[in-house]
Amino acid sequence: MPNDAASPSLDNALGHHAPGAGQREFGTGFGKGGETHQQVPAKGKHGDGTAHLTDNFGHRIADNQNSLRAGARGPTLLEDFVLREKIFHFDHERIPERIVHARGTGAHGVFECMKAIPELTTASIFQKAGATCPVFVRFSTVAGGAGSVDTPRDVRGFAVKLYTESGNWDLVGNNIPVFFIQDAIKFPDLVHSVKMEADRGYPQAASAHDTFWDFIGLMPESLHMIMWAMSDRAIPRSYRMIEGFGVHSFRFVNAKGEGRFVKFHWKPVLGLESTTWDEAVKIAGADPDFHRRDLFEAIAAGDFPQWELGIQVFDEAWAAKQPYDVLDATKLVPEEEIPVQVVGRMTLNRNVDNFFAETEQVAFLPSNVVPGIDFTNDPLLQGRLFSYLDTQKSRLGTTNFHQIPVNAPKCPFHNFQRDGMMQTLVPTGRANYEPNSLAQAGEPGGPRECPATGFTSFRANDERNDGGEKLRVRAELFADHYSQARLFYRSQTASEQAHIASALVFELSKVQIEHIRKRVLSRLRNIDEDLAARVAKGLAMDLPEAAEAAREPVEMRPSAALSIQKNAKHTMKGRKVGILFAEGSDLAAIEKLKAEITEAGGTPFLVAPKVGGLAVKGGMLKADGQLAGSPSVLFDAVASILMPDQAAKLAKDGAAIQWFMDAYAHCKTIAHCRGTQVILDKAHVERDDGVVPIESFARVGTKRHWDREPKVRDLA
Ligand code: HDE
Repeated sequence: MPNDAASPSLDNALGHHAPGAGQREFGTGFGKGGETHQQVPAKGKHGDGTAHLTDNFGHRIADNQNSLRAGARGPTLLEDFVLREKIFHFDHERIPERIVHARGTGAHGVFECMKAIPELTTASIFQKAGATCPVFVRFSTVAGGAGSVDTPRDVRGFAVKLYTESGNWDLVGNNIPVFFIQDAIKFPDLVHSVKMEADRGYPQAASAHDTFWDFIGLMPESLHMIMWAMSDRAIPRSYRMIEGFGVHSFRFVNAKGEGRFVKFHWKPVLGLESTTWDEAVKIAGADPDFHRRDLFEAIAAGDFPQWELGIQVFDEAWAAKQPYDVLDATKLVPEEEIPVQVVGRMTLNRNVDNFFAETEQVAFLPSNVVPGIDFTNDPLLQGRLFSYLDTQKSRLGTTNFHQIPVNAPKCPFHNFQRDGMMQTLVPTGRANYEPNSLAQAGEPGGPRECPATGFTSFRANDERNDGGEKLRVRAELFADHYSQARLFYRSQTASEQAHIASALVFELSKVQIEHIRKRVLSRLRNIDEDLAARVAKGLAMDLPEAAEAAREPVEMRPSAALSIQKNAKHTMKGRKVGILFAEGSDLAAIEKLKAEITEAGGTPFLVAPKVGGLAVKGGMLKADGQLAGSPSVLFDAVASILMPDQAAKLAKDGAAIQWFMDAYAHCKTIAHCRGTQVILDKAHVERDDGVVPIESFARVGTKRHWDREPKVRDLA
């Protein structure tokens, strides 16, 4: 028998008592229709209420500290089924990570229809204002592996699973409304080029390298997306502050069978907000889980993030008149042309109980649509309809991945599909085929099809299609690679344009093969001559000849909706403020500031040289974070309340100087007491609209002071 006494090092609280962590019962979360076989873990409890620790077959485990040995110093025995099962399971804990969007984080929530639109679609969720359904959302980066950081320059995935009463509707979108490529056949090439290079295995989670820009330079259709990816959209402040887009044109179908194109938009209630590049890089070191933590903490604190669901609806006649093809995923429909109407609201209100079971195992399928919503001929969407189902088999290992609770519909589901690896349902009866007449013999015959209410594909009314000939071609307007790249660039503020130019300089400066840089520059000239000149100057390169354009770009009316800064919400809601204090600081002043921030919807975070509790004027105060571990990049604005002697001491501490220097360089508000001045001088912080006395903090708030930027950074 294993003997505790033989292991003195275990004479502690580790002991025999199992962690007692809650375990959701298998089979919960399935719809009523899924005939589930309820496997319930052992019900037994210890006297103190903790569960009995058992193996996976329900055998109670007496000793979870020592493996079974032949004698105290003897070999371990093969018959130790407790050890073998535990190690066996552990050895297989990892599953293949997603080939793209490997790093992500998820949450549960609810979707509510705000405006019924039966004239547009028969989708059950849009039939009545006030109708709700549960949702699961997973946000992600694209290029990095599952263990990479949260803040690289990258597109963000915004995948929503709506568990509607007529089945799951997965809107698997991004935070950018267009994509790099037009045809699914190029996706493996795109992804290979951006991921770590094949021979050296780096860089991780970065597009700033030769192979990516080589591919981009050779694929001019990617340039519109490149404008977005080089903009501040690709370095968001928080998942709570990104937009989401379905990207493709989908189709709404109403009860009369009429179809219209629809584009989906998620608009964050907290407004759009981004970081600066320098900040994103520093956050990666200070908190690699910055976005994951931000979302988790906000939801845990009851500060539930919300998005409005907007739609742009247009018909074939309107689409035919546009200078771009609405089936081309590298093109957007400007909101000024077709306004976004809000029809719903999504609230994320519950963190996952288990990251692996839910966030890692969630499987999104763009092919999951509900009656009333249909696909279009967008060649990128068409490829996705195949890819996601296929990928789940290699990732989750079985065609029964739909039975995992997070993937299962919450409405009934019945069919004659049977068996397969890891089948967890226990279908009863003989009827596993259809048609059958078993009912006539008094046996259950199983489910039957629903001609009236089932999913019927829209009879494609695309008059512009070439009569169904088999062709490996793209439609004519797909050849316009530059008009919308130009539209995006020219819709930005001067500061945003400078960020795009600087991002291009940074990325291309990491490219070692010179002809690759030149080729990209030659393409930029077709977007905007000034942009190309700025980037060339930033690289100290001569401007090459402009590349030949497959189709002359057309001028489009700039769209204010494309700019983050033009739409910035000046609110403290959802924002975090770092407050620096030290020994002797005035507790009453700190409390007052905290209250102001909380009242405005923000979160105060106390930073001090030591965390355990410091004597301040008016009592003792514990910090939320230590100064060196809580750099100002983690906050939207900073404030400080310091006695002169402590400020003088901190003026010799690099962490304190950097705290203010970075906040200043990242154009954040700095609200400070008089004592802090000595540190500000050391950090070369000059007074401006955003560097204000502590009393003015509430007035100035957490907005960024972009007009400061030329003073602190040499932008391209
Ligand atoms: Fe994806 N994509 N994708 N994608 N994608 C995957 O599916 C793929 C595309 C997007 O949080 C994979 O389950 C192809 C566009 C998101 O689990 C894979 C093509 C858009 C997520 C896949 C595209 C997206 C994925 C990897 C070109 C924006 C994360 C694991 C035809 C509209 C979902 C998985 C999550 C994930 C394939 C293009 C968004 C391999 C072939 C365009 C948000 O199936």
